Amino acid sequence: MELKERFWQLTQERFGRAPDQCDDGQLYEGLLLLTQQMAQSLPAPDSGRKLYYFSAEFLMGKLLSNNLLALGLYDPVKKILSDLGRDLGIIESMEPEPSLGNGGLGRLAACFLDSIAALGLPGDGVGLNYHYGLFRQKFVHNKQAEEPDPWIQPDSWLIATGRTFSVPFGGFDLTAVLYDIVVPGAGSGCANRLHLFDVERPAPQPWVGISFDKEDIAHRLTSFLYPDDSDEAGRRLRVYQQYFMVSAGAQLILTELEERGFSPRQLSDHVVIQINDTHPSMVIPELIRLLTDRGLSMDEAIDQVSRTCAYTNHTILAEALEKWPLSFLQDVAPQLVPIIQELDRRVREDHPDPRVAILDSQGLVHMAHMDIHYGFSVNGVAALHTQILKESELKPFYDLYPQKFNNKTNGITFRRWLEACNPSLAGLIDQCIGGGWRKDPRQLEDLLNFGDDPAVLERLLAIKQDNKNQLCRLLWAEQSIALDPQSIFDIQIKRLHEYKRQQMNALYIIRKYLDIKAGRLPQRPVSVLFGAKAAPAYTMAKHIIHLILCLQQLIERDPQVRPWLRVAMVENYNVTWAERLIPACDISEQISLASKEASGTGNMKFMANGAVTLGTMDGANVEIAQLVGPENIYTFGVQSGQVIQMYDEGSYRPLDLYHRPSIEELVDFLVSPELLSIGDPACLSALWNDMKCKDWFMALLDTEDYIAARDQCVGDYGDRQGWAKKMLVNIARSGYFSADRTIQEYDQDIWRLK
Ligand code: 26R
Repeated sequence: MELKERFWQLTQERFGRAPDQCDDGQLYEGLLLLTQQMAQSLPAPDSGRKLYYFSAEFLMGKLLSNNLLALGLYDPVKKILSDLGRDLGIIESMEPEPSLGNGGLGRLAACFLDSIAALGLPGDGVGLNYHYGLFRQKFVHNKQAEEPDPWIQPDSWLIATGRTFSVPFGGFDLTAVLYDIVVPGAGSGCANRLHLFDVERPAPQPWVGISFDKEDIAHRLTSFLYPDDSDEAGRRLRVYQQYFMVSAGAQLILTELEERGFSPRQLSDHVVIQINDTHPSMVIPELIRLLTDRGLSMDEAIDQVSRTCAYTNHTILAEALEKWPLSFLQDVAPQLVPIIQELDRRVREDHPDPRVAILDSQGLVHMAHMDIHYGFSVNGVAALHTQILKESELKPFYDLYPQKFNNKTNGITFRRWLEACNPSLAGLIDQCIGGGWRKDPRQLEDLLNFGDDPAVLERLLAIKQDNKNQLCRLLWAEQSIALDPQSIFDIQIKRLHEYKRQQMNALYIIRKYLDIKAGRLPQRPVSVLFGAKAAPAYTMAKHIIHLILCLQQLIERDPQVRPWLRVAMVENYNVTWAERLIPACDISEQISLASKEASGTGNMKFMANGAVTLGTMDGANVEIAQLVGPENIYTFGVQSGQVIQMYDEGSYRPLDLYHRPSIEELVDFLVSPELLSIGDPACLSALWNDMKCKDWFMALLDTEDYIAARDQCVGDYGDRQGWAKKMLVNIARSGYFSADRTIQEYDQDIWRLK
C-alpha cells in the first residue's frame, strides 16, 4: 500500500477522521504508529553471534524524526504534511523525550544502538524502563529544583512483548515484564531492539522517601533513574535495580539461545555481552548461577561466562567506581554471594596481590575487578583514557592481562548529530562533496578542498548565523531568554560536575564583568550559554548552578554590561535542547581537569557542526587536537601526567594560587555585595570557601591560562574568513568520530558478530 493511503487508513481507524481533520497531537500519534509498524516489520539482522549491550542508561532522545529518517520516510512524510498545510517540525515537538540516562554514558549507548542497527549487526540493548526517568529541572530563586518527569504516555514507543521473567530477590520474587523499543537501522533494511524491563505493577504516583519493604520495591523499583551521585538510600535501591535488570536480561539471553536451538554449553559461541560500566556487572555471577542450574559445572560455567562478557570503563573518578558491601548483596540477591566468594577465592589463589582482589578487607565487592578477571576484554573510551587505565588506574590488572586491554575511542551518530539537527549544513556539504559522507563520514575530509573557496566559507558563516537566529527565537519563546544573535555563542553543555569545571567558566565571566565595569570593553559581544543538571544530592554542583544563575541575573539587570556579555542557563537541558544548541555554537567549552574526562562526546558533536574547541588536553580532546592541528583548536592548561603526579604527591595548594591578585579578585567576587544581594549567602560563601581552600579539581591551577586562551579565541573570531576556515577543518576532520567507526572496531576486536 502506498504510504499516503496507509496513513489515511490509520488515522481513519484510530480517530475516525482523515489526517486533514486531525489536530497536531493526533497527527503525532498517527505517525508514531505508522513508523512503529513499519519498523516492526523489518527483519532482525542475520545472527552469527548476537550482541547484548547491557546498560543502566539509554538516553535515546526523541525518536520520531530519527526513525522516519532511518526508514527513508522523512521526506515523503514531510511532503504529505506540507500538502495539508501542516509542519512536521511542530508535530515532532509533541513527542516527550524519554529521559532514561544521566549524560554521556547513556547517550553513548543510544548512539551505539543506532550504529549497530545501521551496520546491520545483530545487537540488542538491555536496560530498565524507568517511569520518571531522571528528574525534570526547574529554576526557582536561582536554584535547581527537581520534579518527576513522567515521559510514558498511553501511546509511546514501548511495545508490550508479553514476555516475563521471575527475578529471585532475598525473601521474595518479582516478575520482570519486557517492553521493547524497535531500533530501525538507517539503510540496512533491518531492525534491532532495545529491551527494557519493568515491574508488573508500577506505582501510579512518583514516590518520595524510600523504604525497603517488599511492596515498596515491587511497585517502585523502576520509578526513577538514579543520578550519578546519589545518597545512601538511593544507592541501596540501585542494587535492587541492577540485579533486576541483569537477572531478567540473563534469562532473556538463555531463552533466546534455546529458541535458536543451542544449548547453554554453547553460550559463548553465540552470545557476547558488553557491560556498560559496572552497573550491569552482576550479570557475571548471575549467568554463572543460571548455567550451573542448567547442569554446567562451576568450572564450565565460569569458562563460558568469561568468554562471553566484555567490560567498558567510562570513568576514573574514584567516587564513581562501584563497590557494594557484601551485606547489601546478601539482602538483595543472597544466591550470588557464594558465587562471588568463589570467584574471589579463585583470584586470590592465582594472584596474592590484594589490589586485584574482588572482595576487600572491609567486605566490599569491587565490581570492576570482577569484570576484569571474568571478562575477556577491558576497554577505555578514548586513547588518553585507555593509556591512563593501563599506566595508573588499572595498572596491576594490565600487568596481569595485557592482552585484555584495548581502546575504543567513542563516537556519535552523524545521522542525529549532523543530518537531522543541522539540515542546512548537511545540504551545503552535499553540494560540495556529494552525499557519500552520510554513509561514510570519513568522506567529510573532501571538504578540505574548499578551504580557500570564499563562496563555501561565506555559506558556512551564513548557516551558522541562521542557526543562531533560530536558537534565539526558540530561547525567547520557550524560556524568555533574550540574546543578541550577532554575539559570539560560547557554549558549555554537560552534567554539572566539579571536574568539568563550569566554575572556571564562571570565573571568566566574572573577569569580563569586572573589565566592562571598569570601562575595559571586550573585543566583541559574547553570549555564554550553559545547560547542566546537578545530581540532587551533589551540594557543590548545586552551588555552582546557583552562581551561574546569579551572574545571569546580575548582568541581565545591568545596561552597561548587557550589550557586551550575557549569560544564559537553559532550564532542563536534555537531548532535544542539545540538538538546537550545538548547531548554533561558535566556541565549544571542553575544559575538564586533564585526566578526568574519560572521553566526552559533546566535544565531537560540536566539532561536526563547525564549532571550534576551547579545551584542555583531556579525553577525546587530545584526538581532536591531533586531527585538526594547532591552528584549529584552542588548548590550554596543565597536562594529565602532571595532574596525576600532583594528586599522587598531594602537592596542590589552591590557597597559594588564590593569593595571586588576578585570581583573588575573581574568587572574592562570589562574596561581593553585588552577588550577595542577589544570591543565597550561605551557598555562595560555601562555594567561595571550597574554591580557595579545597578546589579538588584544580580550577585555579588553569584559570590564568584559560582566560588567555579564551581571549585569544574571541579575538580570532573577528577574522571571519580565518574563522570560517577553522570551522571547515573541524567539520572535515570530524568523520573519525562516527559511532559507525567505533562500532566496527568493537566488532572487529571484541564482538566478532558475523
Ligand atoms: C556509580 C555511579 C555513582 C555513577 C557514576 C558515574 C553512575 C554513572 C556515572 C556516569 C559515568 C560513568 C559517565 O557518564 N561517564 C561518561 O561516559 C562517557 C561515554 O563514554 C564519556 O564520554 C564521559 O567522558 C564520561 O564521563
